Amino acid sequence: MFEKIVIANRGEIALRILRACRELGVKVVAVHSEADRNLKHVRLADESVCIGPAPSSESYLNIPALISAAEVTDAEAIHPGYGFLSENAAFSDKVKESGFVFIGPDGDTIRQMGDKIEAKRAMQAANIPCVPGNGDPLTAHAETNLKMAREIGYPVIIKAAGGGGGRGMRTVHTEASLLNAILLTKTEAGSVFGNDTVYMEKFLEDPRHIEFQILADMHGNAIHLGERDCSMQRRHQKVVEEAPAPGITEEQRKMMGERCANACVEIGYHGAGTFEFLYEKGEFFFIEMNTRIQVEHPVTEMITGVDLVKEQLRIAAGEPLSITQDQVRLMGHAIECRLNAEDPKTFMPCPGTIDALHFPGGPGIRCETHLYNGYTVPPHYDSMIGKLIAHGDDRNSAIARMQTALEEMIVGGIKTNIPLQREIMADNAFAVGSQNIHYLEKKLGM
Ligand code: MV4
Repeated sequence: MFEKIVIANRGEIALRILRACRELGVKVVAVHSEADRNLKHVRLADESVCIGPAPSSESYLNIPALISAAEVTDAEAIHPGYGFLSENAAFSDKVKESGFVFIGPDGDTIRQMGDKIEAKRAMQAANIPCVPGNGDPLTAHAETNLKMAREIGYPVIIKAAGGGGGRGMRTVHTEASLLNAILLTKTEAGSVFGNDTVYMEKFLEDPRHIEFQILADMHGNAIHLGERDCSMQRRHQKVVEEAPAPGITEEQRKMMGERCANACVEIGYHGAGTFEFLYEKGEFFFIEMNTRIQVEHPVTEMITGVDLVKEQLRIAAGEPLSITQDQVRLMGHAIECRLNAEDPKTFMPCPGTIDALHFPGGPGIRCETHLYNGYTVPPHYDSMIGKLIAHGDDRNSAIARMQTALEEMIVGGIKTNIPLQREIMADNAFAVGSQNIHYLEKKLGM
């Protein structure tokens, strides 16, 4: 195992990684911007390095500053967390070239999964079901494109190879608007991603978003830890996640999970990873692979008892996975509510100073947050201030525990989305489960 690593992130995930390091006896170097001197994990770290001014472009995205931090502290590895440089292939390469270990997959794997056309090709080759549409780059040949859309059947969606996470895509409902839509998406993609390659897929109108968690080591072992349902979202920001996904059978889980694990072996993947699917009318369709630890990883941890961040560290250190597929058992149900510093009506970010703080507890409750009383949420970064996770024997008991926890919780001094989360937990359709990706926006009248 490593002696010392750098955590190239901030907020709750930096604290989460620090806790995993403590358990493994790994020393921690915290890096922080000038605005983040008072972060909880910076206080708890063995060492800390200021890497630049508040804007993330000059600090958490500053590759030379991060490499220097590892050099001056004599660390061995860098954990990127999520967001920031976590899926930046050049960063993974640079960390390796500089003699450190990137806690995540190789640059080439990140690059491959970052190109949605290449990712789709690799998954088709690995027997992962994909959305109808051949996944080839569209040419300027109008007749070919019209014919392709006719064969797929309207509506179709035009997606940028360099897109992902909801950026660079356009739906097309009629033949009359197809060619213009392709041109528009191509032009936008060229200017936003520096890559104007686009492809065409069948547009699924009301799918659920279900993703499989995998772990793969450098010894050819890959396992899956079941799936999460992340359909409760607003503008591509997940709001509530849960595991297992309601209604997914043991048979579906085993088949899809094993296919994902096998695909990892085929593409030479190592680290934690997530296969994102759209799920409609009983079928799964691959859309993207995430090559990082995700915000919602705790729901999987709660139902499996596996510490995903500790596994990431073990894998990166060259150790084999600490568990086999046979040892993975799903126990009960877990729900995560993301907590944001935002106006509950307008969703505008609301930074400020916390003047009262009471976090809930009791059986099955887990709080992942870097907040403390007196802490000031800075305006420079994502508005997520933490996550509340509830586990229970079944979905209803997880919801009941989450409701109790949300009632107990007090975050004073700033506006938060706690009222929205209370509303969702009391929602009749949420109680039924299995809502699609459009449910929350419709409920909110968007
Ligand atoms: C789709 C789709 C429907 N059909 N692809 C949005 C984010 C990116 N990961 C892919 N996305 C979608 N791709 C086809 N062929 C609908 C979405 C989509 C979506 C997907 C997951 C979660 C939330 C979403 C919200 C709007 C659209």
